[in-house]
Amino acid sequence: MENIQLTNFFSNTVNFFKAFFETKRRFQTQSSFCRLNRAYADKALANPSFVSPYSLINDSIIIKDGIISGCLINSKNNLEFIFELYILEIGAVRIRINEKNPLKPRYDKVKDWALVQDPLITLEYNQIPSKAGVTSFSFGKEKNQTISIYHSPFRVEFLIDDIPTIILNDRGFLNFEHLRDEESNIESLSETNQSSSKNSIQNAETSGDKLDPKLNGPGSIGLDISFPGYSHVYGIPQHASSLSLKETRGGTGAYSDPYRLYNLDIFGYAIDSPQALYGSIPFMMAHRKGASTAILWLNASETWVDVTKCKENNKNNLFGLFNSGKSINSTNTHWISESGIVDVFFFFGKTSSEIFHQYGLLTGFTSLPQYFGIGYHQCRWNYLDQKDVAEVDEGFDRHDIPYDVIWLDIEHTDGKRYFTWDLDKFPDPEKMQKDLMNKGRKMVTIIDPHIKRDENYYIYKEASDLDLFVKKASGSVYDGICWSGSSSWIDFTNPLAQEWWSKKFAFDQYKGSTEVLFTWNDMNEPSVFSSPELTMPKDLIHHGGWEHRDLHNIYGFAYHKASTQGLINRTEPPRRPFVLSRAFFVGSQRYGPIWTGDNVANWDYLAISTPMLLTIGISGLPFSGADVGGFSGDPKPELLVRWYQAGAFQPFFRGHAHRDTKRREPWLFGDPYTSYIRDIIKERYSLLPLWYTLLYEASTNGMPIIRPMFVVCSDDENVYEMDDQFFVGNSLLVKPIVEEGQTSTEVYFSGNEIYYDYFTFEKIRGSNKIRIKAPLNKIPVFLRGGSIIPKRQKIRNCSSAMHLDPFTLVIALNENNEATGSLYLDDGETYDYEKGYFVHRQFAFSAGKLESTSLSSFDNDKNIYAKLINSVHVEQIIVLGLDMKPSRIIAHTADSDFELQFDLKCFGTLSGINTSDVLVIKVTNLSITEDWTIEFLK
Ligand code: NBV
Repeated sequence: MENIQLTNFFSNTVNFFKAFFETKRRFQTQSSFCRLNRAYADKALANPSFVSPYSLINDSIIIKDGIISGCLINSKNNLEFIFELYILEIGAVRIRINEKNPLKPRYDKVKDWALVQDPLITLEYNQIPSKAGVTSFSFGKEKNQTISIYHSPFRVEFLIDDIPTIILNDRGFLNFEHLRDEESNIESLSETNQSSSKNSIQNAETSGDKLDPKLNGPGSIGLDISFPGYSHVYGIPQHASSLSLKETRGGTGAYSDPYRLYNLDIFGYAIDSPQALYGSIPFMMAHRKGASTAILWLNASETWVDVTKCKENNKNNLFGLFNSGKSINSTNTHWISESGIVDVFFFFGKTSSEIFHQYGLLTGFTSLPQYFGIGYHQCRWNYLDQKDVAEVDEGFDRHDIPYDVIWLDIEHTDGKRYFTWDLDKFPDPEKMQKDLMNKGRKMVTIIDPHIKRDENYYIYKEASDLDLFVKKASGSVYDGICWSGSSSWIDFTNPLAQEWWSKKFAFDQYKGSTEVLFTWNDMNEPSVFSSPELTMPKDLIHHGGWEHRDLHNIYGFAYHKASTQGLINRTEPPRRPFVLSRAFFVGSQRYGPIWTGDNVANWDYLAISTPMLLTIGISGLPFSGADVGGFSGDPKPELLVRWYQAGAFQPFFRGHAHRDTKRREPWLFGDPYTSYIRDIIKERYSLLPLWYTLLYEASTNGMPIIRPMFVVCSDDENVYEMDDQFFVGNSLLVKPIVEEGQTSTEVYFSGNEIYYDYFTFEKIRGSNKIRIKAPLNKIPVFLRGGSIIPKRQKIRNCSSAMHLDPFTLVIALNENNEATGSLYLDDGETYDYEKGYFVHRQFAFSAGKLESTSLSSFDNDKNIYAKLINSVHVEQIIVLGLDMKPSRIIAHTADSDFELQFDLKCFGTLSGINTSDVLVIKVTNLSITEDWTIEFLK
């Protein structure tokens, strides 16, 4: 009883704080450093004779150990800056600019968190002759890439085949506010902006409930980066916005604020907005026909990005690229960060896949999760007690719906003391997990970063004793309000805190945890109810004396990292971890999946989940999802069905709901809804081999799992803005239904390619928009001609129960009667795949033959995993669109040749659409691990 009262008390207090700050937030506009840099840009644009005051000091460019460096000077105040340019082995280029003699070091540690290692430089470049005042280098495998550094005014141009691709400081917005002491804290922008303040106190942010005293004045950095000839730029998650970024100044339908990158807890966030959300990845990609390029602005402080577009005036000599007469757009961006240094990476490629690969080499590829991670997850705030868990678990079995993981939210703890259990409600957590384990299922518990200030709580006590909390500027431990009431926050940027926290996941430390218990990190932006914008004050102090403002966007990432390490360490030999995080940053893909936070049960939030996840996916973080059903509010059955259909084709697939919502386990809606939900969850399970293969590929080459149209159909300019349909891998085209009452939709089929309806096998030939029927039991999904999909037909209660089940291959032939595909399999749990214990097959159909060959060079005889699944067979092969009727089908294996039974079904013409010929082959004796060939004889 006492507990309930306490919970209510906290909930009310929390709701009060949330409402208070939410109101404040809505009336708040850009931060002062953003306004100042924007004003600087406005002045520069308004004044035709404006030239950037930054130039490279004559003869200052030197090349030492492969690093090209020079000294920049700001002629307005004679301050000097170090400019460094690195041409990297991975094919990217890095530029760094820092104050030459800063008052105190500027924050430069982002790289240590975000990058896998200090990137190696290459010596494979040449200085090339150029006109006076310009220093140029050629680089790249084909030596067709050029960097030209213009000395005065300072400007850097990247060219590919002599065509400009990216230009820095083209518009002269470079602005580097130097740190200064209280006395000399004269606003550096004052020459161009009379309204700017004269000292740090005046310059302090007044947007929160108190001033943010910027001790060393306004140390912001700003730089313009232009993408000539690129009409579209993408990336910089997280925003509830379109895939192709919108203009933020001037244009029609433009936003009035820049895109903001500042990790924040925004309950029921606005849709179609550049507002900052839970995660930040300052990575932007530009794409046009024949070329992709990208930048990574490596900065963890609050960052704003303006995007504008213009008709290209041929200043950049781009017309050679296009048919004459065609108008060309260019995109201009303006990057503004509150602190830190300029540290930018530039990536170039003919296709986006080259960029994904380079970016992955730099920031890490997504880690391969345990196989259950791609199954269906059932979550709710909260499953009330052990009985509730058992009933929900049993409900899935009773209704024949597969699922892998049940999740427990904050109420499962003893008073929001994470790593503990409310033993009244969950008297035997180990038994609860064992019961799940016996069915092959898992559990996830939430662990938030706010630590209840209670001397009797071991986590608080230990962290206090070890001095691991974030501090105030005065040196005392910071305290604020969160779910646990008065709380403090571990400083995860402290290596000792990383190590200590990760030990807390050991089975003997986290009492009641077992090896089927995994982790959910929420509230790690961090969310602080009692502070401006519901996050940490910027003047708090972290390890090394750094202010929170310098590293805000890293906090949740560092927390995610420590938790992940904890799960890896708790077993010997280590097992793959599973930690879902809400906050994220560059490199989060190395630690685990993320989700898009607190969405709402309405159609708009369902619709926006697609562009949001596509954007996160192309920004190096492919394993992500959105709460299925919408977190807050009660979805009507139609919306819930459509949401399950969309979620089944998103990488992380979890149903979740706010505690104030009605229960919505899939069987509560009755038929036909429950059946439709069951069908689509089962469909997800039948496609798990494809999802896992895609995750494996993402973990080796950085390709997103769900791919925007522009990534797959890269030469079709019609798709560059499209974000309501997408591909799973390169093979499934998906168009979720996101409007109430909609029973048909237009799907765009690019190129003159062949597609097949995923469910009926009807044949469709592109290229254009075709209206497709989509009754409530159907999400439009199409197999792209030319692909082979591995599936499993038999669906069991959870993914682990299906490991030894046979496969079906669906072969969707293209107009040349060819198709390819692959399949990756391993034990789904351990790191043994790193020793070569996995199966990776390539399937190729051409000239009337289907071949299965190994993509692994590891010897099958030594491959423990291959041996384990040697008896797993292909049971069925379905061939779509074969141009001949075979008389016999013969299989050839290493040991024998034998004939296969088949059934040729010819569909007629349905509603004006040509249907495909469907050949169903019954297969026996074809191991999934062995090489074989199947011949189709006329
Ligand atoms: O822990 C409660 C919730 C959680 O269910 C949700 O998924 C998170 O995004 N959490 C936020 C805190 C409360 C939100 C109102």
